[in-house]
Amino acid sequence: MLGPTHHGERYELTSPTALPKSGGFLWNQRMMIQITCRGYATAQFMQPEPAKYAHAPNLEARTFMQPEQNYYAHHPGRFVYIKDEETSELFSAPYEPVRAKLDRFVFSIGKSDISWTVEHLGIRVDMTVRLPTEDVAELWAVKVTNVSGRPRKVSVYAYFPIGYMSWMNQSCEWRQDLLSVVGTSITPYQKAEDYFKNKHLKDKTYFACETAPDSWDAMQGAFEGDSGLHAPEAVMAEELTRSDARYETPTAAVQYRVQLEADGKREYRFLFGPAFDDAEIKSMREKYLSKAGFAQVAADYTTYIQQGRGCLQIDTPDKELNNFVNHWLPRQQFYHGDVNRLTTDPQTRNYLQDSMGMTYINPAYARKAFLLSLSQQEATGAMPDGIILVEGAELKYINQIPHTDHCVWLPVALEVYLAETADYALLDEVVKSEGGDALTVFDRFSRAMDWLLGARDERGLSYIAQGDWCDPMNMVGYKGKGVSGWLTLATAYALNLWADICENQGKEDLARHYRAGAAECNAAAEKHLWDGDWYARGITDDGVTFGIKEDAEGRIWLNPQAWSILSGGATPEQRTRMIPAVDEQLATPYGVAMFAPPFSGMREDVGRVTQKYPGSAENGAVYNHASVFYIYALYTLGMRGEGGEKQQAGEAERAYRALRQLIPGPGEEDYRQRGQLPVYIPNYYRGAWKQYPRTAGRSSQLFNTGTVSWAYRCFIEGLCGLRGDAEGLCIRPQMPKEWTGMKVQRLFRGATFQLDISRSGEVKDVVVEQDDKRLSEAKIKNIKAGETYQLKVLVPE
Ligand code: CEZ
Repeated sequence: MLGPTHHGERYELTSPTALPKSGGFLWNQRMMIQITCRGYATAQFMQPEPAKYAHAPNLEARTFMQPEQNYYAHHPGRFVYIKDEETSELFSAPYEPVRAKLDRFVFSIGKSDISWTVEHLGIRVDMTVRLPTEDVAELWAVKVTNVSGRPRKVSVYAYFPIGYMSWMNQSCEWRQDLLSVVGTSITPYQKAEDYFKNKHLKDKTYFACETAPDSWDAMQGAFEGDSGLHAPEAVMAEELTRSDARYETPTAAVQYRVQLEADGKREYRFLFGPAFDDAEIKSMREKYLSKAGFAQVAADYTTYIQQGRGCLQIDTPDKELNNFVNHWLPRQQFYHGDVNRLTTDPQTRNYLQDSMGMTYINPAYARKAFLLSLSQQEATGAMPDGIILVEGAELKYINQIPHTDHCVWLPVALEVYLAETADYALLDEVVKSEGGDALTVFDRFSRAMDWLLGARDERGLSYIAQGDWCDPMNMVGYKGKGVSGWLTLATAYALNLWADICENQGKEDLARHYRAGAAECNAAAEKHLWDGDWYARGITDDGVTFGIKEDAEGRIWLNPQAWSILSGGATPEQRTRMIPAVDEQLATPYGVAMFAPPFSGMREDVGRVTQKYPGSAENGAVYNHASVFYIYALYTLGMRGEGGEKQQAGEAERAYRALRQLIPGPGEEDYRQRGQLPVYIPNYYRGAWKQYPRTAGRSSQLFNTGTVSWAYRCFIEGLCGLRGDAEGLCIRPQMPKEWTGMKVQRLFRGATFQLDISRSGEVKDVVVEQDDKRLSEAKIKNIKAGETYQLKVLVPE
C-alpha cells in the first residue's frame, strides 16, 4: 500500500482511500503548495504577505496555516476528467471529484515533484506538478495513454477551480490570444490608503495551455450545471459551454477531444498561477510553457532542493527510519530555514529554532539569522515577539500577544551554531538596533540574559504575561502576576548555556554571574513548583499552582520535566520520580503527550489552550515540539555521562522510542491511524489516547513545526552521538539496545566522517579506532576540511 521507491528518493501510496488526507508539499522562496493524494490543494504565495490564486468557492477567512483542514467536493484542487466518448463513462484523476473505483492508483511524492499514475477504463493518466525556483506558478504535465489495446475516442478535461476571488470585483474568460483561462479580480479593501498598496497585487489567476483546447468553461456554474462535480453537466455534454464569468464564480476547465490508437498518447502542459497583468501571463508562458521549459525547471528545482540535503546519512537496522532521516527530514528542515514557513514576521522563537536546524544544512543562514534577530532586540534586552523579515511587514496574529520566552532561544540556538562551526567570531560582530546602540553580539546576548533574570517575581519565578512557548496559555498571567514553571527552568537552562560561552570567552565574572542566576531559578522552581513527583507548570495570577497531582485535568505537563533535565535543576533522585510519572501518564503509542489529561472546558486562569478540542493541538496532543524537547533532554543525560551506565542506557532507550514515534510508521496499522506518509513530521498527532482512542494518533497534516530542528539534532547528536565542540567532533553514540550496529556518514566542518559503529563486550566506554589505531579519547581534533575520516567505533554492550 505504501513505501519508499527509487532508493528512497520517492515515497509512494497505492490507495486513494487508505490515507485520504495524506499528501506532500513543494515550495520555493515565494510560494508553497500542499496537495493531497486525492488532488485537493492549498497553495499560497507571497506578495509579500501570503495570498492565494485558487480559492474556496465562498468567501474565505484569512488566517495562518491551520492543522487538520477538511476537504470537501468544492475544495480547491487540480483535476483531470476522462470521458469515454463512446460510452460516456467517466473517471477523474487523481481520484476526486468522481471517486471512481480505479484499476491502478499511484501517488508518488518526490523531493522535487509530486506525481500520480491513475488507470481506469483502459486509459492511463500520468500527472506531475513542479514549481520553478524563483517564480510563482505550478507547472503541470498531464500524459494520457490508451492502454486498452484498441482505438479509443476520449475527451480529456483539465479542471482547476479558481473559486471565489473577491466580493468587489471578479470575472473570468477564455483568452485566445493567451491560450489561457484568465480570472480577474480586485482584492477587497475599504481604507483609501490600502488602495495604494493593493494596486500592485497580482489579482489575476491564469490557467495557461500549451496546446489550444477544443472547448473551455470559465464559469463554475456553467461547468457544473445541476449535476455536481462527480459528473458536471458540461462534461457529460459533447462540449464544454465556452462560458465566461461576469461577477460569477470563476473556474478553469478545458477540453481536448482525442482519438487514440492502441498505445497512443497525448501530452499536455499547463501553467497555473497568479499574475499582475496580461504581459506577465505572456512572459510566464514564454519562459516555462514548453517541453524544454519544463525540463529546465525540473533540473533547476532539483538543484535547489539538493542544497538542503543535510549533514547526516544513516544505515541502521530500521530501513524506514533511514529513509526518513536521509531524505525527508533535512528537506523539511531546509523548507523551514530557507523560506521561514512563508511568513514575513516569524515568531522569534520559531525563527531562532528554524535557524538552529539550518545550522546543520548551511550555517551561514543561522549566522545571518542571529544578526537579524538581534538587530530587532529592544533596548531593555527583550526580544520582540516576531522578527520582521521584509521591510514594511507588521507583527500579526499571535505576534501581537506578549510572550516572555523569546530570549531563551538565543543561547539555545547559539549552542548548536557554535558546536557545529566553532565560529566564536560571531560574538564580536557589532549589531546596531533600530534607533538603539551598536553593541556586540556578545553584549546583546548578555542583555537578553539580564532581561530574563529581571523578568521574575519576588520568588524568583519567571513571569508569563500572555504566553510562553505555549502560545495559547494566555490567561495564567495576563493580570501581570502569573508565572511559568517551564520558563523558570528554561531561563536556568539558557543562563547556564550562556555561562558556558562566557567561560569560553574568558569572562569568568560573567560566567559566575549567570551561573548564579541559573542556580537561583532552579532553586526557585524546586521550592515553589516541585510537587513531590514532578514539576508544576506554573502559578496563576491568583496564586494557584497548576499542573500538580490535585488537578483532574492538566495534571502533568511535559515541558517543565524536560527542561528541568536540561537546566540541571532536577536531581538524579527527582528524575527517578519524574520520568516514570511521564511514562505512566503521558506516553502513548504515537509519542509522548504534551500534558494529560486534556482539559474538557475553559479554565479561566489558564486560558485559551483549555478551549481547544481535547487531544488536539496544545490541549494535550502529542505535540511533537514538546515531545522532542523531552527526547533531547533524555539524550543529554548520556552526553553528559550522567547517572551511571545502566540509567543512561535506559534513557537512551526511552529517548529513541519517543524519537521513532515522531515519524509515522512502521506498520500499516500505524500509518492508517496517523493518516500521513513519512515524508515530514507534523506539528502534532492527536492525544487524549485514554479518552478518545479512535482519533488518537491522527496527524495534524501541518508540516510547519519547530520539531524538525530538534529532531535532526537528536539524530545527529543523540542517536549517532556526533556533537561538535570548540576543538572538534566528540563521538558517543546512543543506540537502542536491539541494534548491534549502524553505519553513519556525517559532514562536519568541511570534512566527511564515515563511522562503522558496533557493540563490543570488550570495551567499557566508547572507543574510536582510526587506521586500526585506538585514539586516546572518543574525539577527533584538528579536523581538516576536505578530508574523509574512516572510523571504527566500539560501544559497550
Ligand atoms: O503555533 C505554534 C507556534 O508557532 O505553537 C507552539 C509555539 O511554541 C510555536 O511558536 C506551541 O504553542 O495560536 C495558536 O493557538 C496556534 O495553535 C499556535 O499556537 C501554533 C500553530 O498551530 C502552529 O502553526
